[in-house]
Amino acid sequence: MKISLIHPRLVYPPSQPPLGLGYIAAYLEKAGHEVQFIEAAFSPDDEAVVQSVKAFGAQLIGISVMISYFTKAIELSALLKRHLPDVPTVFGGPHPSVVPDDFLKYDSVDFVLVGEGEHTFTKMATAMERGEFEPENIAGLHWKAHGMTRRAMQCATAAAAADKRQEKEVNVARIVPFKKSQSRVAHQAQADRITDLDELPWPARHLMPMDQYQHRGYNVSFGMHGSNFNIMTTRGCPYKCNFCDHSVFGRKPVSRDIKDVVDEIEDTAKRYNIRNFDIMDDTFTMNRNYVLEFCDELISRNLNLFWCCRMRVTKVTREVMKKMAEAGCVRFSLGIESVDPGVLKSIEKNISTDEVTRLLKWAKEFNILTIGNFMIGNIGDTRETIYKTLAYSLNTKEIDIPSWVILVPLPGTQAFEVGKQNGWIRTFDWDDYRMNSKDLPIWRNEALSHEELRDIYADIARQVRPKVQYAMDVLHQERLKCYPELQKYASA
Ligand code: B12
Ligand code: SF4
Repeated sequence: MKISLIHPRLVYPPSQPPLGLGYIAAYLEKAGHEVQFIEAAFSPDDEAVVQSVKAFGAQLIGISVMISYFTKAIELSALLKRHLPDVPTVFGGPHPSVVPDDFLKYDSVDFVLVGEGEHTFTKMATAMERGEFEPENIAGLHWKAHGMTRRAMQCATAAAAADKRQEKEVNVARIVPFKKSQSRVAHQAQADRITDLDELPWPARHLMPMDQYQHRGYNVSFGMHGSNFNIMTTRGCPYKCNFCDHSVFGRKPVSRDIKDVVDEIEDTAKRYNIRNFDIMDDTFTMNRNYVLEFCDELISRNLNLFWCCRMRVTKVTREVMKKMAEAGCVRFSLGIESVDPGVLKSIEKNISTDEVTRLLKWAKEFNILTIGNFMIGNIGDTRETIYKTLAYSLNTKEIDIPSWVILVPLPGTQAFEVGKQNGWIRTFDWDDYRMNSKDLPIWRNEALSHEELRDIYADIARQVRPKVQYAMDVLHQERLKCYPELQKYASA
């Protein structure tokens, strides 16, 4: 079957391909399907995206969505539906996995598939191709009990069987919520988590415009020269931070075989001539032995690559920091959030500032650049706790870049539920759920109003700017000396 997988236009052009769609594409190909991948941000407009899908002759369309580009994704599917009314649309990814029914309100959304998509989406496509598709048989699938979806199912099956598609200009796809009488939805219980990640092929980078992601115009990757590619070693995080969305990978961590991960790194670096990679795991360092073995494997291959990761302080020792540095880790982002013990407790972060400070010192001992992630507006936060945390982020010299956000209450999280119950959430328009937005925050807490949080955030942004500027101007440049190909510029 011919399947188009689309990553909708983000607020800004991405510098890395979406790994989720890459994995699904690879799994579909392994099952014999023909896959097209489209990064909408690299098309001039959504009309061009539709033309590509048409030209490819897609029989099924998959769209991946994160919360803040909800409407962009719906708009794109509406346009697709207008031009290709018989091609079913399936939505998946972190946001549809939490609020599937919000998507099914729209005429242009036929199905929502929650959770990890490799097995379930492939099963769905294969069943459609064989004319055996029954939504009840696909775990995690949500669909409309009436209306477009019935038709979409019939069309998909018929189209796949006859391999014949007709283009009809039917105006069914305006962005109008489904009528109440039609809004019944049905769903199948969620699929089990994928427990054997080694059974998955590597993401289908060969379908992705890797060269277009390799630009430096859009962002500077702190401490790295040139492009980077993304990779995942582990899915799932066992911790319970009250603001974090676990809807796709859940709490039970599963890891890939280390040799296979490093094979993928080696192959990708050589194939695309990229020297840096970014580990996308929620918490790369949660299993100490795994990290040590991974680093040993990288060191043993002498690949001379540089990398960065996201981590939390728990379980990280000086030995781990040393080994990570030896293996080419040049930077990490660390979830610090607050230095107030009461706030840390209320968000269930379960870390202490002392251990954070100790870890940061080790990082500097081994010359790793650090990004400290802080969040304001947490439950329990007051002006005093926030400014105490700001002082820490400015005065701790081991934090190179203090990165601040106002809490965004993601649906499906505990913070969202508490906020909803207390009337602290200003809007449920998912497009507004963006970090670093200059708009009035969507969230407030028991002590600080939306306006107060906005003003405090603006003040923090002003105060941290010189430190961030220094990091980019001085530390970043210093780091680039590690790239021999830049040496010729050193004396200029
Ligand atoms: C990298 C990343 C980013 C990158 C994305 C780069 C890129 N090109 O991929 C950037 C920096 C742009 C980013 C931004 C944001 N991100 Co982000 N990000 C991540 C991170 C750390 C890794 C993503 C990843 O590669 N995952 C690995 C792949 C394999 O997983 P996946 O994408 O979820 O895909 C699987 C399933 O979702 C599903 N699936 C995915 N697509 C589809 C499509 C179909 C059709 C089907 C059937 C299934 C399906 O199958 C896939 C394979 O199993 C995740 C955390 C995480 N561990 O996932 C957060 C995460 C996805 N981000 C999150 C958030 C909130 C954001 C922001 C909205 C933050 C904000 N408020 O501003 C922004 C929005 C982007 C924008 N500009 O509008 C949340 C998502 C919450 C939500 N409900 O949407 C997450 C889960 C973090 C968290 N725990 O809270 N992010
Ligand atoms: S914030 Fe980090 S440590 Fe906490 S639950 Fe989310 S991924 Fe895990």
